[in-house]
Amino acid sequence: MIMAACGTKEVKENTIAEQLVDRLLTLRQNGYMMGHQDAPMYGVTWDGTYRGDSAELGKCDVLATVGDYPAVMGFDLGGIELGDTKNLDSVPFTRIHDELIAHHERGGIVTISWHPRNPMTTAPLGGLNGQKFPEGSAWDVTDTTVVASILPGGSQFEKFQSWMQKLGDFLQTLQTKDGQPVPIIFRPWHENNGSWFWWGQKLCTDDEFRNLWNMLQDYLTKERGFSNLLWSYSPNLDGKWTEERFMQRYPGNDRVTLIGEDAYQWGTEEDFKRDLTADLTFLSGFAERNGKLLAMTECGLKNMTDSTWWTRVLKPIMDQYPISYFLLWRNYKEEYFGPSPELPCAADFKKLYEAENTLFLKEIEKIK
Ligand code: BMA
Repeated sequence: MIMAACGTKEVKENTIAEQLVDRLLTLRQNGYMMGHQDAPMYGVTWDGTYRGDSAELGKCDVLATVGDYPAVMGFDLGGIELGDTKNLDSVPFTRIHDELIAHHERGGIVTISWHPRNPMTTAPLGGLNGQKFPEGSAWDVTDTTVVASILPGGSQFEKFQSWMQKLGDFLQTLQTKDGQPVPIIFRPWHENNGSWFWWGQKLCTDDEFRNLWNMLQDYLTKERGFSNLLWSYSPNLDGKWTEERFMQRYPGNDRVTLIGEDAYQWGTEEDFKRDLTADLTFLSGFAERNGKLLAMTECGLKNMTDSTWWTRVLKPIMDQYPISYFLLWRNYKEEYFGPSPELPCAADFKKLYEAENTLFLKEIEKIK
């Protein structure tokens, strides 16, 4: 926050992240936004990750299905820490840079996640160096000392400092033509109540996790001075939150602006509905008591094996809670979570689009 003196009056100028909070609060009064990971990069039947293939530029499965872009687009920076030219899903960072700014400039909202490789086990070039997934990746959970190793005094401390620097360098480039930093919902260390990432529940202590969060946040906000990042804390679908358990790893009200929920239906519909309802009841109460925004920061049913899932299962639950947005995970030919015109779920997605309380790009552009 910048306090500028103007005559005798103090004029408060909000940071870019605070302006985004205001916009999200205004949008919330009109419904919740639809989001999609990697929306302009590739889809169920096409791959636009190769720069220069102009036929694929501007494509997007949501756009092809309903004639409108998602309001929110998600991008992942896994791989930036090693100076890779492409991210973990083969998307060139130059494309992420361009598409993220383009979505902001067309009036959309952007969010970034980060699946950094495992600093203890990664080999330079990873897969190209013979490493077989999950070895060396964010999903390499063979060692429970990784988080400890990157904290001050740890064996990987210097290495991880350089990883944060590379992340910061890329974030620094996310500016509009006139040099304005793009507002970004930044969502590191997600799904930390599960144990499938090296920063997960069984892979570090509560204190180590909080120190990890603080180290990255302090580096980006204090050392690098980023005031365009809106920090999202996004645990995974849990079903059994208690305030006490949630607080064990919660970074703190001064460090979090948005409470997220990553929720996929991997098992039965009944289990999913029960757990999601329990979680959103707890998280929305927590968000309200603590003045936080709420969102479904990742969600979906893999390969849409139930073509009416969005309006029959997901929407009725989302309708009951003050979420800002829901973000369906990526549409990749082998695993997709969003619509595509030729899929049976396209009809259901159109219903979702037509619902009054779901917001896509054209609608949010109009709401000031
Ligand atoms: C996971 C899967 C992976 C992907 C990763 C990062 O949920 O979709 O295939 O590499 O997210 O996008």
